[in-house]
Amino acid sequence: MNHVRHETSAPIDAVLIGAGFSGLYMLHRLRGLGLTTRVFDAADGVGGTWYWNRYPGARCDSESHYYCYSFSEEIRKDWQWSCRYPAQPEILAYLNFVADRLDLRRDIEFGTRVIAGTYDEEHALWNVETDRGETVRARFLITGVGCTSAAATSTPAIPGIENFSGATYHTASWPHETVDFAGKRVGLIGTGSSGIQCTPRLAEEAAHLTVFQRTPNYSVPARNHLLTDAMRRELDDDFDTLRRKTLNSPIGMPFDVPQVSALEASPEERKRKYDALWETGGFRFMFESYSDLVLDIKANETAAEYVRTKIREKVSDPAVAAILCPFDHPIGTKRPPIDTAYYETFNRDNVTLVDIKTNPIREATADGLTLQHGEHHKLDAIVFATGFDAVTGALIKLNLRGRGGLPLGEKWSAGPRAYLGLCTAGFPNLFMITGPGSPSILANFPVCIEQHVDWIADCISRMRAESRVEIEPLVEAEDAWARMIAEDANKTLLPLANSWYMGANIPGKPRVFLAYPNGIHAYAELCAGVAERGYEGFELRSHKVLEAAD
Ligand code: N01
Repeated sequence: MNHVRHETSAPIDAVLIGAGFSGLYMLHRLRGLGLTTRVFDAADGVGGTWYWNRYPGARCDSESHYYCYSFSEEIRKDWQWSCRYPAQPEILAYLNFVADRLDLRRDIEFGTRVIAGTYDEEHALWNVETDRGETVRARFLITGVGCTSAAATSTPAIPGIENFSGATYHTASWPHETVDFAGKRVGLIGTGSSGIQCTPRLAEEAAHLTVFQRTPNYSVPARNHLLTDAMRRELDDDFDTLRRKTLNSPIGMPFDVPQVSALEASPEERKRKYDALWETGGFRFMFESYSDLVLDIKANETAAEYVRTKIREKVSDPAVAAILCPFDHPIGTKRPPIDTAYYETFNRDNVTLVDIKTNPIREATADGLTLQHGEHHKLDAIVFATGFDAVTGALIKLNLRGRGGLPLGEKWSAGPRAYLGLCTAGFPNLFMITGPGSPSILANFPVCIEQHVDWIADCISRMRAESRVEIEPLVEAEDAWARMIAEDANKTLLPLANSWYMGANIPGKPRVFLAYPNGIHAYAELCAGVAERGYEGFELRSHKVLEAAD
């Protein structure tokens, strides 16, 4: 890498980090406002999370007709999705298509990682450092770094893992070259969405697959299918209705929001509804069935037990089925995985399930993994699907320093504080798309991203119209936001799971609920109200500073 150190003399308007769903749309909006913007992304192409997560079986778990941008009629009409749940290469192709269509690449510097950012209080500018040795000065710093982008660790802390002589892979940073598992004994650690998606594919490719499961998960069949022209026409004709439903939905998906408690229905009615939604497939099982699945533990248990029954029906060995049945958290309190033939894969002769909850991994040796009780599994390769330091990890890794040189990681040492999930006190002019305390991780990302980006762009536009140079949330406003999140999350079952939603998957990470829990529809209204009331909860300043981009 070229490490020539040079300074950009004139400040620009904005530095934007990340060229995924967030960064691409943000760049488009900033250009529309006439802002000079430089975008940095460590990857060699656009895509963000979809650039890196290219493991076998990587596929979207939201349906294609709403897991996409809605801001451009032209883009929507000129792109055709092949199927209900597109695979990673198709989503990456879509984001490349958008980048080309909007001519975005000329402002994006690929292969360039932001390694630090320091706020210069005197001039109201961010000094942003890249790993190419450059420091860029900008009025606004906007992050589009994604919520599930920083891997928890490249390999979990397994004693002796450095002695393993086979290949190791992490689902979150999969090689770009084809990985050939033919004839290999492959071990998979991790049974969240990523592990559940790649299990059937690894089983098809490898000589033998051993799945090391710590916590069983509830998975619902995706029931992916190709889209016919007639289906596409129907979705297109219904676009306005679907969009309205999407914007009225807590999770930003065009679903019929259920109004009835699971406990009001008779067992027969419940079974009929669960059967129908199980056949429909995907998130609808959780989100179109009953109103109180994540509010009432008894209601939740009706759905949880339904899924366990399905697992027992699908998996022929009752001992294996018993290990696969989730027991330690209510359904929906971890992000619900959806699958294609996940449970059925455990009926294959070349697949072994190992319960590492009762018999944990003791150590890695040159040729495999040894469990606490002495059992040894010979492996040629290990795939880690062990998740992310979600939401805050990628932000803290940026090494941002706010007023008085305070590092963001230090400010958030007891948990993140971000007003509206977008801005944090002490770090003026920093906007975090899908930041902690926004509803993004509980909802459909593109819908949240468009709402965040529009709000940020409108805010910057208003600041410029009013000759404001600094915006910063008040400490009281972000404290009240954090209190509201904690209180409202505690009214749900969500904090009961040791999930990445709670930061509970990372040793030492503060256990704090990381999302606004009342839905993107309610959140969008709150954000609009804040702007209408003159950016209530923020302080906007006009003072003598260098004019950006002059
Ligand atoms: O990660 P996870 P993920 N030893 O944290 C286990 C999004 N996503 O990459 O539960 C042994 O959910 C851990 O076990 P436990 C989606 O939002 C979207 O699967 O901690 N096991 C768990 O089983 C998703 O929720 C798509 O006991 C260890 C697993 O690893 C999010 O990304 C596709 C371990 C981690 O599960 C994260 O999903 C894929 C250890 N040391 C992902 N450490 C779409 O379709 C961890 N585990 C859009």
